[in-house]
Amino acid sequence: MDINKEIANVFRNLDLSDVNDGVCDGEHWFGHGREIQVTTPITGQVIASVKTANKDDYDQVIQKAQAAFAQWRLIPAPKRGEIIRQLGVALREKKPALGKLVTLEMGKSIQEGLGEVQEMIDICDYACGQSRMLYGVQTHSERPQHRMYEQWHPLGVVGIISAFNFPVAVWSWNLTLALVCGDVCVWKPASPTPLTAIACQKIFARVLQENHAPAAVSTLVTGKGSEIGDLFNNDKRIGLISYTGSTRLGKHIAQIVSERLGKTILELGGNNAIIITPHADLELAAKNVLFGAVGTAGQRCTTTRRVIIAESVYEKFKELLQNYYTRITIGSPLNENILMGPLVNTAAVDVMMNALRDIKSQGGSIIYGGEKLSGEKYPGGCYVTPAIAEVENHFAIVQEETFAPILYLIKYKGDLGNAIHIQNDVTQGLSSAIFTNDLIEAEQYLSHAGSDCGIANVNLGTSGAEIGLAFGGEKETGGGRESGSDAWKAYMRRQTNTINWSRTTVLAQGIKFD
Ligand code: UN1
Repeated sequence: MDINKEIANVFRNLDLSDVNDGVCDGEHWFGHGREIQVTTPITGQVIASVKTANKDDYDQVIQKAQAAFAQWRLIPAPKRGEIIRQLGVALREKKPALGKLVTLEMGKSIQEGLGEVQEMIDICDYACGQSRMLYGVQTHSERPQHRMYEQWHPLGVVGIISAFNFPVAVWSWNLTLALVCGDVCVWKPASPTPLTAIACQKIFARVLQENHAPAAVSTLVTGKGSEIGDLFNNDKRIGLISYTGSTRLGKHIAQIVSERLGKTILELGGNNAIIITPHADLELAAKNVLFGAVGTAGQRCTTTRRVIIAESVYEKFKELLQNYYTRITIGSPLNENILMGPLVNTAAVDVMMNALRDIKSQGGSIIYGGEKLSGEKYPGGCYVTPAIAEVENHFAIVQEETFAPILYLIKYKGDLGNAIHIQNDVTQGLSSAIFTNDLIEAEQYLSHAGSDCGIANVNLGTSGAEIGLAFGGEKETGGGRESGSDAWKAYMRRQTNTINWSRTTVLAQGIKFD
């Protein structure tokens, strides 16, 4: 496969070039800040450059977004939903090219690149339906001839700060719901993945134009977090910041935004565990652990990082899993037979290698993988073998989220309560799962005395959630929710309305004031 040909085809299809403007105010493309280079981890070669935003560019975008909000909020919600439906149609047409661009830019397997675009399509369909269901409740007033109800109104300008690992899906989960709610969105993509963002912005701009909708309901500001990020966070004109990324940066953002009493949706680090009880189907469990730990080369926030295994099945499960690991194919993620591509960049490889050193120095042992790969088949320095380590849960390194394919095996003794205690004994609380065929164990795990995570599954892994219900986690994962269920409410402000149709004044709580 000639990667240069692939790049040329994808660029042609998605209207990208060697040098790209990285800022769009809806109508115009520009970028008067620094020019950054985009590297593909598949070969390590530079594939394009992008001109980023300076402060004036940023201001221009926000002004345009504010003006667009004044118009967009007056368009009926189901009409806004119809435009999002059309975005879904456009994404269906562009799915092969956009999926490939995701793979080129960040290195996940082509299956997963296409899956990510499918997740965008799914949320478009979902948000279109949601546009007719922005329900508020009503209740009966304690006063005669009064009526009370609740309405949901749009917030204004929403800032989306997305992560490299889901370079396009994170945007779509936020954008589609925010837009049907009547908000407008400004997108700051992650620095390693600006090309996918430029491509999506172009796809959506065409849909908006065909519908004669205000162009600046969707705008783009590319730039380093350190340069553009705090402009965003400090900006009173931004009603809500939705940030996906590390807990460290999430805390920084939360502090700044809460200082001005702005709103946030935070999707931060996970330290996701799977519990395997003596009543588990071990084959099923091993298959799911494999996808959870190695999918996206261990770079999902939902990646399985810890497996907590009952003592009685520990050795058997370990053997099964190691066997599965020997069958993992590693190489160019553009090749459909490959399960694992490269890490996003060489810095990520360094982080992984440091973590492996820490595991050993803290008393753990690496029982599989963890090598850097090189040679003709692995150009660019970003390929590794996934690692399995035997550890204890309290090790400092195990308590951290290392964004790499390192899987920790932890043994538990005694009853399920002990396993649940180990699982919950970390600061993060995103995703979790149990493998058991015992109904009582499953119910205990899902109960209020069970998993403390935002996602808890039975007999399936920690990653690969559908969009239909809310996505997000507790504790240091940030508490935010995106996608389905009532996640849309975060993009709106609530208003309680009471209407007096009695022609007299009646005070609540029986107060007389005559
Ligand atoms: C992320 O890694 O930031 O559940 C999100 C999953 C995907 C989303 C992951 N649907 O793995």
